[in-house]
Amino acid sequence: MTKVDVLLGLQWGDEGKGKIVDVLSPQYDLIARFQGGPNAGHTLEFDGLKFVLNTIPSGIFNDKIMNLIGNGVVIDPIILKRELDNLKAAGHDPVAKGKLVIARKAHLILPTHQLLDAANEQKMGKDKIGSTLKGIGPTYMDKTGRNGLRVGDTTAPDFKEKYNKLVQKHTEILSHYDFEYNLEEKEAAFFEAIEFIKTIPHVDSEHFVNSYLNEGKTVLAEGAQGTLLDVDFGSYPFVTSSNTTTAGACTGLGIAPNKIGNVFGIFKAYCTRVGGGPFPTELNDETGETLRSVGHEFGATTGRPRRCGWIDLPALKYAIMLNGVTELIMMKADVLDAFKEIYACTSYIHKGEEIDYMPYDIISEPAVPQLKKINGWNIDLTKITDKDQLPTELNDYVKYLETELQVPIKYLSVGPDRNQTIQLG
Ligand code: 2SA
Ligand code: MG
Repeated sequence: MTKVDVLLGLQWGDEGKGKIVDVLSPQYDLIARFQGGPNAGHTLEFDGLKFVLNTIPSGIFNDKIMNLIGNGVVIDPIILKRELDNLKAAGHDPVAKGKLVIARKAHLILPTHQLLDAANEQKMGKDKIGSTLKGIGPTYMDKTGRNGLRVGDTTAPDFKEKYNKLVQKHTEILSHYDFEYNLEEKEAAFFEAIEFIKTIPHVDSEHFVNSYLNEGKTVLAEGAQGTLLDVDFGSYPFVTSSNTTTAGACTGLGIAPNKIGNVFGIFKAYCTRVGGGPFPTELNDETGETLRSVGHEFGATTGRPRRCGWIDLPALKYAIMLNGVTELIMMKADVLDAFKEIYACTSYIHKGEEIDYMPYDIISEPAVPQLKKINGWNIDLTKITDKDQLPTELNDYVKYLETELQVPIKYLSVGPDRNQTIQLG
């Protein structure tokens, strides 16, 4: 019997998960998304083309691989349809090829969930979370509040009734906000998209994934967002509404903890965050500006500029512990090419004391990063294809990180293309 490998982000998202799933996918029979929804933006580049996937697993460009949207994902039918229409126009049609299935227990994002998200954020003003406004929070609230609608409900004769009942609850809540909206247009698109997603096979993800394992097939669970956005362990309340950690793969697919195999933890050679919330190593200066422009640090879904800063080792160690990471993958090393020196945060000063972990009250009391200077490599990494060609300074940086983090770095990414990936171990 095989196990499920997990690939997830160790920072605040946008670590480059899409690219690495695409690189690793030939080794797998099934790629499965297990949490989040269209707030994700997984970017893949190959053959001079660029694709951004929101809901669909990143294995769909390889015709041998099956893709599953698991029960832990929240699905916006309108966005899923649009994603699939765009892919079809580009010559990739996983539905026609029978390479995409969706969990009937996955919850649906309704147009009113998005309205609630927007109304909430508008009311919060400067304290807003910085949500992608895709309706993620309100949909998970309805899931845990036992109000939600699921993919499996769409084929029931009373779907419209259930829909109307939930929408009525939502409009009642919305009436308490000073918020204007027009639901009609969205509703038409929603029901059109519902008809479309009925044509994608619905499965029980727990049985689907476990039968792959029983048959000795290989499965990769693809995380979305990042560990520091986890609803339990992230910088609450500035988090997303799902468990972005390895545990989320168990509940979001229906697999037991002892069925987890390798855990690939992805991190950038520096750090970014989009949306509100604490970010100890953030650079509000020219260096941060350089990281943003060289690294093209803008939201793949919303286009929002991402906040940029140095790598944060206490935060990474925390993420490695929470996820049981077995192998590390360092992304975007090339973005640091221009720097003569780079920095790594090794501890924080918090309430006048030096600490080496993320404190609970990081929002009310800032954690001031203590930085270690590291020599830069100052050469162009983007053309390097072999680990033997890597500069000494970069090798030293990798060794330093491996010693600090106590997990080997298996791959190094030196550019957005599939081919700009160097295997280290
Ligand atoms: P939400 O949309 O309600 O889950 O937002 C809550 C917080 O989670 C953050 N979040 C993200 N952070 C990084 N990347 C994400 N995906 C997109 C991308 C984001 C984009 O790949 O670039 O395009 O802006 C993502 N999704 C959610 C969000 O910023 C809030 O802080
Ligand atoms: Mg992203």
